[in-house]
Order: sequence, then C-alpha cells, then structure tokens
Amino acid sequence: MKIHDWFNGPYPARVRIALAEKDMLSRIDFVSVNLWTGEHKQPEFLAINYSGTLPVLELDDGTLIAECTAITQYLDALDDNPVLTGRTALEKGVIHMMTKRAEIEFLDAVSVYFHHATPGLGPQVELYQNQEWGLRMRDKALRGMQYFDRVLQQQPYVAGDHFSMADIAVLGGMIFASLVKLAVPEECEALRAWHARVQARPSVQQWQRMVERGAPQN
Ligand code: GTS
Repeated sequence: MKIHDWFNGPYPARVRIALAEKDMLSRIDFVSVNLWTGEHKQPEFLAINYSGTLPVLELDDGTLIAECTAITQYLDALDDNPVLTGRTALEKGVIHMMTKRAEIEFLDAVSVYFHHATPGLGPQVELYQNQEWGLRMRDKALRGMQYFDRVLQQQPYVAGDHFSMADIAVLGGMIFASLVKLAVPEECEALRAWHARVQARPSVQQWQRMVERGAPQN
C-alpha cells in the first residue's frame, strides 16, 4: 500500500497516527507530494484525488481512497478489530459523529484560517484568499476548542471512554493550530489535559519523531 502525503501536514498526521496505533506503518510506502510547491494542484495529482488534498491511500490493485476518515476506516477494518472507528453499531455512530464534528468545528476551520487569513502555502498556491472568511473561521475554531473542552470535562476521550479516530481528528486540529500559532484558551483545562495525555501516546511520539526527521528527499 502507498500513501500520497506530505510528511508534517496535520491531515496526513491523522492517518500516520492511526497507522502507528495499528502498528501498520511498516506496511506503507509514503509518496511525497510537496504542498509548498503546489504539487497537489497539478493535473497529475488531481487525477489521483479530484479534491486536490492529501493524504490519499493507494491500494496494490490501484484503488484510491482519499479523505482521512475513509482511509482510517479502511485501515482500521483490515484486522477485524476496528478499535479506532468502532466495534459496535453504537461506537461507529458516535465516533463518526464526533470525528465529523472535530473537522467541521475545529480542524477544517483552522485550515481555512491558514489558507485565507495567513500567507498559507504562499502566493503561487493560494490563488484566492478571503481574509474576512479566514478570520471568521479562526473564531469558529476557537469556539470549537471550547466545545471540545466541555466534552472532555465529561469523559476521558472525545467519543467516550476509549481513544478513537475522533481523538485523532481533534489532535489534527491541535497540530494545525500549533502550526498557525493559534493558542488553546487558558480556561480550556480539560482540553489541555487531554492534549498532554494523547501526546504521550507511543503513536503520537512516533509521528513526532517522523516529523523531526524532516522532509523526504524524493
Ligand atoms: N477533508 C480532507 C481529508 O480529511 O482528508 C482534507 C484534507 C486536507 O485539507 N489536506 C491538506 C491539504 O491537502 C493537507 S495538510 O494541509 O494537512 O498538510 N491542503 C492543501 C490545500 O491546498 O488545501
């Protein structure tokens, strides 16, 4: 299996952390797509993913699966022990809901802020920017952090009692927020405590070490 991604991107991080949780990193060949030169917007990559985003999973038979949630669901099901995406109907429903909420209310909002209200990937890649929209999305992301803080005051993990894909999605938001220097409000103590706990997980540590090794040479 191959994954087309960029080594330190927040969305790619979601899949890399899921792979580390499942002890599957060694089964993947990573193909580097350079976001900073706009490789993901070139026809060659758009043929792989119409949406022009990373990551994309490519199976040995050529099947392409884009979207972090879809990729994680596929990978998690391979061993018939889908601990990240839910083993029961109830778990699946709640984890999916909270993952989607993490995207809509937090991670995607930080991403829009980055692309619209900061230099983003630079003038060669960011062909349209709307600063007002970007700033609104920054404020939405901050409200999202407050929402997840309230959730985590009630339960240890984003979707309940177990670490899941929903935690990884919120972690993606925290990774992106840190890249764009969007601080977690001081009063979000439960979110901060959860963040410290999940950052200590071996999967997240392993991802951190991959990032520290730096950009691939291909
Ligand atoms: N909904 C998609 C998913 O969940 O996979 C979003 C993917 C996404 O936005 N990926 C980022 C991207 O391709 C990668 S990164 O910014 O996290 O590194 N961004 C490039 C762009 O131009 O939007």
